[in-house]
Amino acid sequence: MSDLQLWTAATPNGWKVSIMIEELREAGHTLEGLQVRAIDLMAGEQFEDEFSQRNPNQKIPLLIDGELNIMESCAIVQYLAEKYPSELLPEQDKWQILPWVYWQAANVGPAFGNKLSYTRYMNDVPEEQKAHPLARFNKEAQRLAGILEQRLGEQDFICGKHLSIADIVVYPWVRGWKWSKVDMSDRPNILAWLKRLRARPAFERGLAYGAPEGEVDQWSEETKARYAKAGNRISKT
Ligand SMILES: N[C@@H](CCC(=O)N[C@@H](CS)C(=O)NCC(=O)O)C(=O)O
Repeated sequence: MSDLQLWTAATPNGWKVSIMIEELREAGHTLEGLQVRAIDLMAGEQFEDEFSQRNPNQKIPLLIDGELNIMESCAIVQYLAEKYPSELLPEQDKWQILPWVYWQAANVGPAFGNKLSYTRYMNDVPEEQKAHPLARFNKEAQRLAGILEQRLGEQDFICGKHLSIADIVVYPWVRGWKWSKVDMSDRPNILAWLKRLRARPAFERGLAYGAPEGEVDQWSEETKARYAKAGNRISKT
């Protein structure tokens, strides 16, 4: 029986961990007893005292394992990979895989996340003020996509022939390319990789955490409006 709690929400950084949990289950780790708590970002639950004490960065996801509070989605995914060994982070390949996890945390997340904020959420910033950051973050996101496209032309997954935690942490930001308007339509290797991952049962289940019924792949107009409203509010804090 595990003593784990995941505090999360249906966002790219949250999905990294929910997909990881479901892939570990596919690998035979049941994580029985794991409790998942949905954090309402719109209501500001990430700023409440208990959340802030456990995660001073005041953002989801947060993993609690007994006395341990772990913030940062990539650190959580690595922690789970080390606690529950599997092919997702084999010891002998650790230093092939971890640099790509850091690559996501330091590059993909910030570039795609900022592009998304200026594209969808900062709707009260004048267009002329948005033009420069939009161009800058789009260029950087495209540069990163170029690296990924080339790599996935040589192999099916980011670190070789098998799924690893590198794929799990990069996928949630790249899958949202239509929402963030980082155009991937001429990147066949990335599109094939997105399809390959989306077909895995663990990705199906992981993406469903917190998603409205039937909206795992396509949000309704109501959900889009809700995300836009929450994103707008968060982008001001
Ligand atoms: N680098 C952090 C980023 C976490 C993050 O930005 N979480 C967002 C949701 S995807 C959040 O909680 N936002 C709420 C806020 O900023 O108030 C991680 O990877 O865990």
